[in-house]
Amino acid sequence: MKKLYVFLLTFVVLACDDGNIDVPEFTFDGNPTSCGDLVLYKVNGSETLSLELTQSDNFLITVREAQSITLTEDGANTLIYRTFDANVTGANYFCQDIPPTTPNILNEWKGSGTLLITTSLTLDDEDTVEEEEDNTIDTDGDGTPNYLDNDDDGDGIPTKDEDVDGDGDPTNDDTDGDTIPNYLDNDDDGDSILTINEDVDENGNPDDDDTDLDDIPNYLDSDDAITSNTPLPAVSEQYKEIYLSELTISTLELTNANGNDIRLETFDFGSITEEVTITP
Ligand SMILES: [Ca+2]
Ligand SMILES: [Ca+2]
Ligand SMILES: [Ca+2]
Ligand SMILES: [Ca+2]
Repeated sequence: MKKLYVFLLTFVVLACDDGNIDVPEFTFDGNPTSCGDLVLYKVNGSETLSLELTQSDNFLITVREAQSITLTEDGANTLIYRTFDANVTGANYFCQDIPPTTPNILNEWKGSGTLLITTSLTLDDEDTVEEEEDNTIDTDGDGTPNYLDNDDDGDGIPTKDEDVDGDGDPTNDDTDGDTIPNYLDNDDDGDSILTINEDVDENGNPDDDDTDLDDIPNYLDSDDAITSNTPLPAVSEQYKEIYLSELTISTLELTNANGNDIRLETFDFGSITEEVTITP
């Protein structure tokens, strides 16, 4: 599919070539970089493609439905393709109020077409466990479903820290062998003392409690069955909203002062990901 796309692109550009050297390479793969929501750009060596929009700030994360924006050559929303006499450092060039004077612009095309943006939202509690958003299981019954809960079993140990073997997967750690993995087990070592009550020195850190000095903390050691008078504090809750916006331009036409044209039925501008941290 990609090969076909590149071939098609090359064909169209060459088809418009009137022999003038200002018909460019126009190869922009991958995703754009952004300065806020309103300036999105791609850099390929000495060529740049920038989308400059006049929507409201943060429109990519506040508008959930598909958006269609008309791009016009001299309008409020436009696509600008430039070639330069030297390589461009993207952030330096596009993310300043006053662009640097070098490198020099050799040629400029302005685009018209229709920009279609579709944005999807996913939520991630970053606890390293794959959890479906449509699964409303709430193991500890605290009102926060597991896919948003940083401590799924409510035992005072964050889910991501219940990965005892350190392989990056908390789902395969089951200290007491009761087939309930530690991150869903409120008594990890099966000694009948809840993990939340195994912080013997009551300093909020259960990892430094090792009564028999065998280098296994009490909450993972069934030999150390001493109940603390003060339960571990609740793990603070936090998750991320991740917005993935995919941008496609249809009936794209780019024209420069010499009348050189680049026309594409559709152009995949790539996607932008924005994250917002939510503290409930
Ligand atoms: Ca919960
Ligand atoms: Ca836990
Ligand atoms: Ca278990
Ligand atoms: Ca225990």
